[in-house]
Amino acid sequence: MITGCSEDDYTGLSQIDYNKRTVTLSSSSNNVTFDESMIDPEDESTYSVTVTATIEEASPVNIVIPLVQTGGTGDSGDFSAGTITIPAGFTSASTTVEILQDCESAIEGDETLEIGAANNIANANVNPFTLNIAIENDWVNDELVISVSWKGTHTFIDDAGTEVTIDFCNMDLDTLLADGMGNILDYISGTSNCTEEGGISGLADGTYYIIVDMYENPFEGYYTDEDGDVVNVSVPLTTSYSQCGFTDTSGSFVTESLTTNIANPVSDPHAPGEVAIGIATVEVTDGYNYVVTPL
Ligand SMILES: [Ca+2]
Ligand SMILES: [Ca+2]
Ligand SMILES: [Ca+2]
Repeated sequence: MITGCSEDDYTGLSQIDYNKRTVTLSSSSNNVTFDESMIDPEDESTYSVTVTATIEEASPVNIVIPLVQTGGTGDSGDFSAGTITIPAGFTSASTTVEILQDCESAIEGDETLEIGAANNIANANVNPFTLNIAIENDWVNDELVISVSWKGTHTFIDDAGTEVTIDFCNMDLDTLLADGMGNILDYISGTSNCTEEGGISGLADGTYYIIVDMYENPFEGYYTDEDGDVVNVSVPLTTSYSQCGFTDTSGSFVTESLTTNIANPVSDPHAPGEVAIGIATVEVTDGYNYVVTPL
């Protein structure tokens, strides 16, 4: 015979404890200084602090604690702070606060951040906690983004009397960076797209050239117009450049020297720089100031 002792046999809601938990926050380090210029995406210790929330007794509901800036001279562009969620039935959880290299800030001095819990956390009281961060050795964005496009068409009557439209995007061009002596240093962008976009950075001060390089030209000698002449029209190259954080370092210009009958590179594989047009000089000073001058 089985005998129950039903008097204490409460089940369900009547046993759930809805008392507010007291949350204690702690961090993997505090009063920490980050060297913004030395932030390395491969090394979390150069940009991240872990913040942990602990409660003494598990709660029947999730406790969600967003981390926010509570003081300091920095702003939302300088960091990202996560939200800590202690799941129902657990007693702790963590998130990270990450310091960001923010290009839009251009050039700044040292800054500070104070990070803590947002106000009015549901189902919990949070003990006072502040993560103090100093950000020193300001990082300055030195990437100049360069985009060159040759989108366009040309319509003509060919030698058989047929109207023909050619699409300049069928040309494959790439962009290259050369030093002041004209020696090619690297591709800026070498894809099969009709707009080549890439960045240059980390350059020693000095003069450089932006070069448009012919990879393949399907139009060379291919079309003859109604007068029997080889079609050879301008393929305008539209260049735009910009540097995040430096609004004065931006612009665009058009280069007219490329034509549809320009020669293909003869070597195989297509050697960069063999058939090429210089479109601008770039003057670099202090490692991050750029002056772009169309040729
Ligand atoms: Ca800042
Ligand atoms: Ca900064
Ligand atoms: Ca290309």
